[in-house]
Amino acid sequence: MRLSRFFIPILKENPKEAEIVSHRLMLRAGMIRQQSQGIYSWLPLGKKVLDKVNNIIREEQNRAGAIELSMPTLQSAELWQESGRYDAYGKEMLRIKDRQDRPMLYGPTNEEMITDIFRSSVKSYKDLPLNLYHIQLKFRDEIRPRFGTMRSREFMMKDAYSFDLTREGAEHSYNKMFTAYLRTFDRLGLRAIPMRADTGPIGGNLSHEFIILADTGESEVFCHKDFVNFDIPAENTDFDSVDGLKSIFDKWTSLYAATSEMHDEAAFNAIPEGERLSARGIEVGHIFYFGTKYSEPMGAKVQGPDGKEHFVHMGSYGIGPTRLVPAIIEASHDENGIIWPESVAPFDVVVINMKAGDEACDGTCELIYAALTKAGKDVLYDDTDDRAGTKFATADLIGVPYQIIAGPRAVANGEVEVKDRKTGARETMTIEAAINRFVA
Ligand code: 5CA
Repeated sequence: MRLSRFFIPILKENPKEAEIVSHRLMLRAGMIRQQSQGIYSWLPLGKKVLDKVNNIIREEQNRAGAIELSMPTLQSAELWQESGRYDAYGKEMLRIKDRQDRPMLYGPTNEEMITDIFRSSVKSYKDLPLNLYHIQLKFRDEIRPRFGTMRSREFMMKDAYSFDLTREGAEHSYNKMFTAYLRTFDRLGLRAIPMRADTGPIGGNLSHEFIILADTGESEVFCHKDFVNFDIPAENTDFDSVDGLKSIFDKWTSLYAATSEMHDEAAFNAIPEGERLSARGIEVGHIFYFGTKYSEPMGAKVQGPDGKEHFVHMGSYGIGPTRLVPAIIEASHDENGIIWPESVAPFDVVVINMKAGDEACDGTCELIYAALTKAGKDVLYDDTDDRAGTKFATADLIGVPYQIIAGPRAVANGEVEVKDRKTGARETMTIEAAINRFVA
C-alpha cells in the first residue's frame, strides 16, 4: 500500500477528549472516528488491526471445535419476553419499533437467539456437544461510554454458546473455551489473567473474567503475586483434556485471586504483605456456565440416551475485539506511539523514502516494496513528499514493527537502514540483506 493513496487521517495535536493513552493514540493514528457518543467508525488502519484480532480469535475458536455462524444485530422482543429478560435488562437495551409497531431491539448479547436456533433443529443428544459462535456488533446503552472503543455503546463481540446434555459435559465445553481464551490472548501479545467472577445479568453459577493488568482499567483485581504467572497451553494441546489448564487450576486451590465483586478482605489479608497484588485491569473476556437458565423457559431440549427429554446445559463465552485493540495499545506503546505485536500489526513493514523524487531513493524503495509484496508481506510504502522528520514520526506513531529507511547517502552505497520499532535498534545493511531479512 502506497501511503500517498491510503487513507490515514493522522492528527498532529493531542485530541482533548481522550483521557487515556490508547484512545489518544487511536485517534492520532487515524484508526477510529467517533460518529456519536460511544459509536465509532473503524478507519482503514484500525480496521486492518481489528480484522487481524478477529482472525486470531476465529482460529482459536475453530481449533477448540466451535463453529462460526452469523446472527443479526436486530432481534425481536418476543424472544426476550420468553426468557424473561426483556423487562429485566433495563435501560441498557436499545428498544426500537418497526413500521408495523412490532417491538424490536438491538442485541446486547445473543443467548435467546441462539437458543431459538438450537431448539428449532436439534432434537437428539447425538448432535451434542455443539458450540456455535459469531463475531458481531452489539449495542448496550452504557450510562458512561468512555475511553474510545474501550467502553463504547456499539461494540464488537465474539460470542460463543455451548450446548451439552449434562452438567459435566457443559463443564468440559467450558474448559475447552478456557483453553482457547488463554491461547487467544497469548497470541495477541497479552497476558490475560483468568479470575473467578460474578455472573451479573447473564446468570449462572460458574464464571471467569480474563483481565489484563493496566492502571487505566475499570476492573479491580486482588491476588497473590504468583498468580499472574502460568503456562499457556501449546498449539497442539489436547482440548479434550484439562491437562493444559492444570497449572492454572492448581493456582486457584493454592493462591488467592478475586475480582472486586468476589473480594474477601480477610482472605486477602492472610497473604503476607509483600506477596499481595492489588491492581486495576481491563476485562477483555468473560465466560459463563449457566446450566438450563435459558433452555428451560425457552423449551430447548433433546432426547437423551434414556429416551427421555432433557433441557440442555448451556454456557456463553464473550471476547471484546473492539476493546482488545485499545487494550493491546495500553500494554504496548511508548512516548512516540503504538508498538504493535507482529501478530496484529496493520502492516508487516513500512518502507520510508526519505527523499521522494530522488531517482536513486525512488528506485530503491520501489524495488524493496515490490520484492516484499511479492513475498506475501503486507508493506506500507511512504512515498509522500513529507519531510523525513514527519515520516519518521508517522511510522513511529502507527507502530508498524519494522521500518526500512532509504535516504540518499545510504542508497548511494547500495544500503538502507532497518529499524526495529520496539527496541529502536537501527542497522545499516545492503538492500539485498534488508529484503532477505523479511523474506527469508
Ligand atoms: N453473553 C455473554 C458472553 S457471550 C456476555 O455478554 N458477556 S459480557 O457482558 O461479559 O461481554 C463480553 C465481552 O464483551 C466483555 O468481556 C468485553 O470484552 C466486551 N464488552 C462488553 N461491554 C463492552 C463495551 N461497552 N464496550 C466494549 N466492549 C465491551
